Amino acid sequence: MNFQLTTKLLLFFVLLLAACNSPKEDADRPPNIIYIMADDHTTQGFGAYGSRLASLDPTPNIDRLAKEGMLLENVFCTNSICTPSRASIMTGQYGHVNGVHDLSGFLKKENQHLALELKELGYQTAMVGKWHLKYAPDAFDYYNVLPGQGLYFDPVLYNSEGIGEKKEIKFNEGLNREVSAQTYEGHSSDVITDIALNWLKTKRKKDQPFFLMHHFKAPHDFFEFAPRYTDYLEDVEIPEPASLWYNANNGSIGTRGVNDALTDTIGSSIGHRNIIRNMGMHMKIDPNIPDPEYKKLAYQEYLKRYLRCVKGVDDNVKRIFDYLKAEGLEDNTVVIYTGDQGFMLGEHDYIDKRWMYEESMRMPFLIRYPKLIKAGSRADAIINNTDFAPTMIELAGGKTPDYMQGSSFKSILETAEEPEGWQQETYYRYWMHMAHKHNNPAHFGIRTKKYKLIFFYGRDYKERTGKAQKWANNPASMSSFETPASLGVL
Ligand SMILES: [Ca+2]
Repeated sequence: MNFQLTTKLLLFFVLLLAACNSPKEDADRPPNIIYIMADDHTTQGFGAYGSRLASLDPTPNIDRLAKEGMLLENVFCTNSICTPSRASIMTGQYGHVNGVHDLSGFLKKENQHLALELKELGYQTAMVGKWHLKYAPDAFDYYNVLPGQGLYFDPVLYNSEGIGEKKEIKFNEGLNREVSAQTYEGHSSDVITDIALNWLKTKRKKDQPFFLMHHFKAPHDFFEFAPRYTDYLEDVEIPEPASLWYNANNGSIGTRGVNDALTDTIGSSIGHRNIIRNMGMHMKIDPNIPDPEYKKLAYQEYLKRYLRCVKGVDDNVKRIFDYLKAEGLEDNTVVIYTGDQGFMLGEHDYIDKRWMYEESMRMPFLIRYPKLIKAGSRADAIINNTDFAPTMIELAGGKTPDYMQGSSFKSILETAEEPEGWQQETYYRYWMHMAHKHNNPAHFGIRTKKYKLIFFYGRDYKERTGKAQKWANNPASMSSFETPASLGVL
């Protein structure tokens, strides 16, 4: 064998060896996607978002996504309440298009678009935890979900595998379905993560990329935390927001009434201000204690319970991270963490969500995917929850379907810059006029990076006949109230 031939053969074998060792399959394969969403986990309840509570270090594990990936500063929901936000995430559409305006909204299989699109792109799909869209998540290959809100302790979940007891459950007025349900012992955050990990370990097909939606119930009200967190923050004074006490510039005649005549009924409060619904009532603070003491006690108890739930979520997120690391999946998996909307933790003396005000409208959004996203990056582009599905679809190698209204922000993840023509505003609408004794008037509005305009139009969006749904004429909730705008005062 002459020297030239030997060299050529050697080169051939070197190249062959290199080809065998190259991670071609991994590199060519779209990434796995784990979409983790907590319920009502607001940006103030994170370390990474730098709020007044950051000094308490409430989310050391979740914050890793910001350190190793990107934190998005201006992500907003299009309607700050559970079911509509989830519907916008699944469909890439606003409520007036997908038909989910309020908590009675639903998505049938054919409208569970995100799961259908990712399946079409070759993904194995799974949905675990709080779903809250009435019809079963049948568009997923696997599901194991809470019926409706579900329970914090020893929750029942129903599954796609036909395992467990056959149960008929009422999901909506006139919608009873038989499901295969199992009861799981323990706190819902632990249970949901156990189920997700079990799916990853035993049901995941290694020859397909996977898409897992991992939805916690916590820290939704009423903030029932696992007993192991009872001592967490027990001796800590939780910092108060300044607007808990000084709220002069908040609201308008549409929310305060003429000469503040409505402030005792509009928007559930921390202390005694709202006489119909306030957090002191829920925290069982002695109503005979006057403000400011009552308000202080209610706030401290509220925040401690909320943050203990957050701690439980954060610890469980670490279990997912640990699994990805142990399996060598960290680099080829997109990990997203978000909450389904923001939440009022006493800012402007409000509790709950629903408002287009900042703390309620803003969603946390942290994402890690080292192949695309620079560690420690941030972006301030205006994004809303109709953009989530298009982005995940593009990350999976697809294109935004025409029927979706949102836009993919994949290029923003890559560069932290807005592409030319990127949206400069986001639209919002809260439809549930004066519902649930939180008594938030219905409103719509628009927000840019600099400005926000909100219109409180003062009426429900439909005639309600069912007793439970009849918010507009419910004397117990004072919701026969009409805003000044609807009466032509403005
Ligand atoms: Ca929610």
